[in-house]
Amino acid sequence: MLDWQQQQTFSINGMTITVISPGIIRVFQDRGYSVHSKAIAALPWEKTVVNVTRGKEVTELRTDTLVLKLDEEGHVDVYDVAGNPLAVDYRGKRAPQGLDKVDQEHRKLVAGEGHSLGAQAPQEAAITVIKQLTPTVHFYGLGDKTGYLDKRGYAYDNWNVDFSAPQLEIQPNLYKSIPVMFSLDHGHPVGLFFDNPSRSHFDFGRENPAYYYYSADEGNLDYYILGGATLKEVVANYTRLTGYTPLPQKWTLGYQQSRWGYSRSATEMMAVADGLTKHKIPCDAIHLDIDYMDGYRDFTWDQEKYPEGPRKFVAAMKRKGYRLVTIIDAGVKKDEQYSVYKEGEEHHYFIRNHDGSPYVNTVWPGDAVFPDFGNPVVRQWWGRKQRFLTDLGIAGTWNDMNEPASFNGPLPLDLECTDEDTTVPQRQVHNVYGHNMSRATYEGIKDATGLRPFVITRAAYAGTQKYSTVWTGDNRSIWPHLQWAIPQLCNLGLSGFPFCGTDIGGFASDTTPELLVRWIEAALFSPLYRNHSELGTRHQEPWAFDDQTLRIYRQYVRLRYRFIPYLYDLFAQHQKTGLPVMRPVILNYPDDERAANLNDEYMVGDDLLVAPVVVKAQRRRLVYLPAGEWVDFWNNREYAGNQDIVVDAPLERLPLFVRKNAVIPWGRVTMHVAATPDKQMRFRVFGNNGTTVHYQDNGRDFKYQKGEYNLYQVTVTAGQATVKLKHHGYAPCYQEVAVETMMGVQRFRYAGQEQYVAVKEEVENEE
Ligand code: MIG
Repeated sequence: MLDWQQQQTFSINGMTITVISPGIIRVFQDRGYSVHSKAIAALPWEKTVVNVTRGKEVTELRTDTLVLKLDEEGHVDVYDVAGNPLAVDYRGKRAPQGLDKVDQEHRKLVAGEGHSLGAQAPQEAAITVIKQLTPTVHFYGLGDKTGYLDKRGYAYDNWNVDFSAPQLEIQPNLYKSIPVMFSLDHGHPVGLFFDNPSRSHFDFGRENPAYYYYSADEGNLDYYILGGATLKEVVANYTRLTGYTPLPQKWTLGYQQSRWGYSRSATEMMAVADGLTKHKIPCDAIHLDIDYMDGYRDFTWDQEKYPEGPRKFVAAMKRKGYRLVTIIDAGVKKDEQYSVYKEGEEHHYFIRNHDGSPYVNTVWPGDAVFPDFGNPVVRQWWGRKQRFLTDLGIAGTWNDMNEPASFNGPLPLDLECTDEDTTVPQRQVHNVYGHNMSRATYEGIKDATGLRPFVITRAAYAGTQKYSTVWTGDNRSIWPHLQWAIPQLCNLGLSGFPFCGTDIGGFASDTTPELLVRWIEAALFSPLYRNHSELGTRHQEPWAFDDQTLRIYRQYVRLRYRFIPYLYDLFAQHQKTGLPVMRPVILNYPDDERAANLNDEYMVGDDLLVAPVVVKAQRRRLVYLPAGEWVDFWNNREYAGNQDIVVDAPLERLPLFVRKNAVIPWGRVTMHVAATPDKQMRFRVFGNNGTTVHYQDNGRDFKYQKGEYNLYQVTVTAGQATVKLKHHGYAPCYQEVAVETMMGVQRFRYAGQEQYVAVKEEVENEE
């Protein structure tokens, strides 16, 4: 620690309080557990003025963002600088109200009929942080939890599980553990991030309306208080702490087609590609689920199903225009003839029983062992294995079953695992298993290709966003799962994951044409835009139904390509702002109570407001428009904000509104995201005064980090447009730019030297 960092560190009442920056303060108490943070790569230290007042009973620490009051009993009370309470310790003890104490015998009785009782956190936990609950506070974050946007009144567990039964709004835990919560009370925001990967629990007033609490079964007391004037600033501080999602390759924002079963044969894969081409559905990647492997062995390819071998197959698909993404499971087949198993076994790379032998459970390949991803050497080894895929030309790795999932009961909690340099019981690193696997995958692909790795993972921990995009696992083709996709993805976005998506159409059960259509509409701006379904369910390719379904589905996938430059701009902005792409309305309008628990609308950046139909048979809906002025995307009709309007939403209509005067880059519709730099760009202005900064780079590698990118400033004043190249670090730049205001189109030509000049003549070759 540097001198000035030391000066920002205080030892008070047995806790170490570290002021990382004005808006990020760490509270730490060593309980003898590992101090390797998995979530935080490097603390975002900032030299900070800290005013310390030591009173008789209370010590006060004050930055220009946060005020902490610490008393001798160990309370930590958090205020903003104006004196608004943000998180004040509850002075009483936990006192569950209206919750039955159920003895073992009655639990058994209830379970006997198939009912299960909800999560019950132990009364006495190793770590408890308990805060006063006011009647007006809202809670957000927590990653992939099901249910509604505002978590108040619910309780959750942080314990990664493979959950295949239909998810309900009361499900306490799914695949990811992201122990960050944001609260907002009358517009006053604060975040608490508990950097402890062991099993933990949140209760937001379910147990007792007087308090909310976090508790953990073990681990150090280690949490960060995140402050800021607005919810955006608080979320930004969380991302600053746990890391940004690096820019994705541009094609990853295109449509993707998947289904468990396609990869059973080269012929079936080809048929999917041909279906997309024939029906003119733009698509950038087709996914290969587990069947392409040889007996479900990771990093192998079934030669019988692919008689010409994988290399020729991948090349043939590429010629058709399709990239391929392959699944990789966490469980490695126990097979003495299989090199991955043999190497791992020889070097003790797998999770161990107490006698040092590899622990065996059952997954797809039968007997399987589990790489010990907490070991840096194992991560490097796994990373090098990615070359099997990248050498074939595979464009991305989809990591599955990494909670880890196992068919023969869960992994015993005390198995021996590695945590960087020490051996720990499995339960202490369980929640970071998928995180470490993603990290290994990301680093391996980056080494092998130099490109921005495309990794998708099901299990994750806080900070996994640095390595991987996520999908929400096995949802179902039911309307509630379409409804919950909105709050679930919005909360994932607030929890540091801008790149996320659900299985469009629903994974399990049979979809219907109406559900599929509403899903492709609702997910239009979901960063990961992938249709995926389960083996044995009704096929849900858009052409598997009637003409109307196909036509509407195609219309939306094509519209998606129009918005790719806008989405890409938001990912570029995320590198600086730390804000999500798809976001709840409350993030942009934190003082608006109407937005606090708005579950059926979302925003994309600051400019688009999306109000999908997520109810069966609904053909009109109420849309809440927050403050400001809004333009209906479909007919340019203008509305004042702060009101509810009723809009028509026939099956083919996604209600979509644009912030008045927003300037939106408007991409071309192509079958695949172009590999060559665009020569033209169009901007649509929803008003007559507006400005935007638009980002362009090669969309592939990391050269942008060395300044190889362009920034265009497009400004419209009283209907007159100007275009400027603000930053010219990437050699190719648009030769032609069109700016479409509500009054007409103005055209510009690049005249060299970062200047664009207006031209009169019609530009050719324009979509
Ligand atoms: O439990 O590989 O969530 O997307 O298709 C089944 C087969 C294992 C679970 C994943 C799903 C994938 C499926 N996998």
